[in-house]
Amino acid sequence: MGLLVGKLMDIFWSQERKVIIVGLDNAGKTTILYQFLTNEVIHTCPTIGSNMEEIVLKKTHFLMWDIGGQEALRSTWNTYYSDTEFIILVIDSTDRDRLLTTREELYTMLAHEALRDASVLIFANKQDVKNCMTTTEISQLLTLSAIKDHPWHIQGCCALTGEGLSAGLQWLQSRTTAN
Ligand code: G3D
Ligand code: MG
Repeated sequence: MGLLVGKLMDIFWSQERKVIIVGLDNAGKTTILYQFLTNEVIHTCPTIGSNMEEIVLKKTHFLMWDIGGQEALRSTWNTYYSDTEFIILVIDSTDRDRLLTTREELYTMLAHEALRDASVLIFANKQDVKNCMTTTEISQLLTLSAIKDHPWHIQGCCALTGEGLSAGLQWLQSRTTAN
């Protein structure tokens, strides 16, 4: 009996969890994905289309889709939505001018039927840059406290050093056990 339960647990935990990594171009999405994967900074080129990698944390398999964020590509984001359990929204914390654009993209996504049950992790990236926006400032400008129908969490990070990334991943992992 114990063996059977153990096997069932294994099957449950090895299920793939689909994650989409979104955000405006230059936010650091691809750098974050490859930091997760290799703990190294890779030289990135603007993503045309998407990159997909599997990240395993404590037996949870996250299938992560890094989607191009240039304006012309944003209208294709919804083709990646089906079966998505987690949205990672990456923000360039130095890009004050475009935070309202990110805000619009965030609320459009959250209103999408296919993302009704998705949890949202917001990475306030580039925290290494002097005078960048803090997580508190970003939370206020995005009015995150108004989001009641999706679990969300904001995490400051620096994709170049990896600081803050594992804390964010752990939040995702905790949501898989919360569900
Ligand atoms: P994107 O996939 O969201 O479009 P990229 O963004 O991952 O391609 O990163 C865009 C640029 O931001 C890259 O610089 C990358 O090195 C830089 N970057 C990513 N994360 C950080 C960070 O935490 N801090 C700082 N200072 N820079 C970061 P280049 O020069 O290659 O365009
Ligand atoms: Mg990219």
